[in-house]
Amino acid sequence: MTYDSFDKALENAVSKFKLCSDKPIRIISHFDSDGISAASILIKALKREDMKFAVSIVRQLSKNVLEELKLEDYSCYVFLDLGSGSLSLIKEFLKDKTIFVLDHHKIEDVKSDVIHINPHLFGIDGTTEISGAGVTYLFAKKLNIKNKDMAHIALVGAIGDVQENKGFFKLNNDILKDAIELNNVEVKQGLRMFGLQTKPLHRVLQYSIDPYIPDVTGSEEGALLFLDKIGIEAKRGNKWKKLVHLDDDEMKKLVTGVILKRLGSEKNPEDVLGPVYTLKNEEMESPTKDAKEFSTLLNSCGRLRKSSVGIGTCLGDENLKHEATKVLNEYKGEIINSLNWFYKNKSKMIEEEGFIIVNAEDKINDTLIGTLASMISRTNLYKEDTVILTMAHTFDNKTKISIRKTGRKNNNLNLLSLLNEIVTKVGGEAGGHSYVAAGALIDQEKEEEFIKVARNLLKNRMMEEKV
Ligand SMILES: [Mn+2]
Repeated sequence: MTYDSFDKALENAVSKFKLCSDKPIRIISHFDSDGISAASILIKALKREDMKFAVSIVRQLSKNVLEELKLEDYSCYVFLDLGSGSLSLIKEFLKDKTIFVLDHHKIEDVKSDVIHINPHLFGIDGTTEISGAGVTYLFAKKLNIKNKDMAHIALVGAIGDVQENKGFFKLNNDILKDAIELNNVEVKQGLRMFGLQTKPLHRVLQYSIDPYIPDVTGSEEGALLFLDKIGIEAKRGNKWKKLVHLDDDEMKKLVTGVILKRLGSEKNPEDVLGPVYTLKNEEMESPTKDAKEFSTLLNSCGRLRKSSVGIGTCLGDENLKHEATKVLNEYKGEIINSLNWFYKNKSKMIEEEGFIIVNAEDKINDTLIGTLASMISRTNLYKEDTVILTMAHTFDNKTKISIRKTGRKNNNLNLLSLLNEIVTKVGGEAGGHSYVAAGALIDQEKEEEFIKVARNLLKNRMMEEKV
């Protein structure tokens, strides 16, 4: 029933959309990997129908963005991977327009008369079952069945929103079936590690936090020593070997070696294997070959304000794909710098039981602050369930805030409502996902007040938990 009505709603939306097909379409999408994937899917679909369009990729749907859209004279607007949190605001700025919102974020209000497609409306979990790119994909598929050839991009988007966890669920899994059917994706069991196609093997092991490898995770020396012990050469000739270079025999040695290392200290030592998604039409050792690495590539394009490079990559433009690899490297450099800054200044952070607050001010690019929070949450520096709040200044005198927590335990700590509670007291906008990641924007002058309110609230949470 739920899925049927979701499907019906998509169908209805598509038939309304077809009425707009003679005029140019205005697309607005989110700047993360899911949003860029969503935009790419719709662009491909519109090109196929010979429809005209213009695209903007934005960090969030702020009043400034809507103010600018208001000045344009399109008649049909499509919001992707955002909008569900600001339906009435959209309508307020774009009064007489036809508006489509294809999103999977939490819904703020439903009374507005936009054409709204969101799984949550049908009791389907938009946090785990389908992403913004997924919703856009289902929409595009209804528009023209040929758009099934973009299923793999929808998966790349879902991975970006952390919807893959040793497999895809329900709607995402149906999308995976489409991608496999078209022979665009191949799924194989392999080591659940990041960087199979592009990173040196010892680095992959060194950076593997889940699964955690005792004596190896976090140590380059430990990783090299481990490879030596299990009889795998780290280099082939004078080049570092990658995971994709290993033959079957070496692969077995590696898997057994990792499991043995985990025996005794880890809860499920054999829990190191999982599905690996390989894009069949991409070149070996390219960051677009492995769906997880592809997703990171798109994310870096968005963060460094080069979304068009990411879109071009999704659409298969070889030049832009090449450009995207450069963007990825630049991004990695910035991430390393921000982590280094954090380690150097760690002692100056607010650190109390159950939470830390990191105010980077202008030391870290505000588009990297969420990534920094995620990375801190994945280190072993803090106890399970610690709330990580990071902050940085934006160009326009605002402060961007990100919230994450350590551990993978699903414990009903709603990060979004926690952040909302703080932001409501000081004024500002919050958005994101309830349990995975959320962010907010406040005026810079409210920073001190924000920290004060946050501290009190987080302290209370710890006290309540102890009672
Ligand atoms: Mn999303």
